[in-house]
Amino acid sequence: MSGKGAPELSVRNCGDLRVAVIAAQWHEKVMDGLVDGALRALRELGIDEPTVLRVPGSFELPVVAKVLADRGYDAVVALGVVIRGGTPHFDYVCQGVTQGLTQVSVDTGVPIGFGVLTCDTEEQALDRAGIEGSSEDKGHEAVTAAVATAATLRAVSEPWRQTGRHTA
Ligand code: DLZ
Repeated sequence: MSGKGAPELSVRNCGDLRVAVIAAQWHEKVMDGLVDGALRALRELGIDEPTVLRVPGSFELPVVAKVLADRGYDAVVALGVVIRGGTPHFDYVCQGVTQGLTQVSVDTGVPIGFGVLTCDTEEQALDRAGIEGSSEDKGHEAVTAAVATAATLRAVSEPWRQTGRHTA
């Protein structure tokens, strides 16, 4: 999938949103880049005290996302890196984490930023990790998408916070 066509998101009224970041631990260098990018994006949005939790691998992300969503977080950001090996295991882990996070998000109504890289090689992952020389910063992107969506959902459920035509 190409990163071309990504929108410039402008997110407002989000400094008080409760946001949690969950990060897997496989592929340390890539994960460090994703986590750094996510925390940088949160600081830029004025969200200074996010909850940050680590899980062993990407497969463990959905269950923790579900508990956090049930505990009242406004947005959850899931970060992981899965790199193809020589067996079908890659497909099962990718499918499990993708379907699991989607299900949690839709079932709970809590947006989940999808910062899980599914790559053929470590080079592809490093190129998306937001580190020096990378062409993309997927941790940063996942935070921005999740927080933008949470802000949109809040505007729908609490229209009195808005100015303009949503104000009844
Ligand atoms: C087992 C495994 C493998 C082979 N590869 C990865 C990977 O590239 N990225 C990742 O996040 N996790 C990997 N795992 C671990 C699984 O996600 C999971 O933690 C284990 O299967 C234990 O449930």
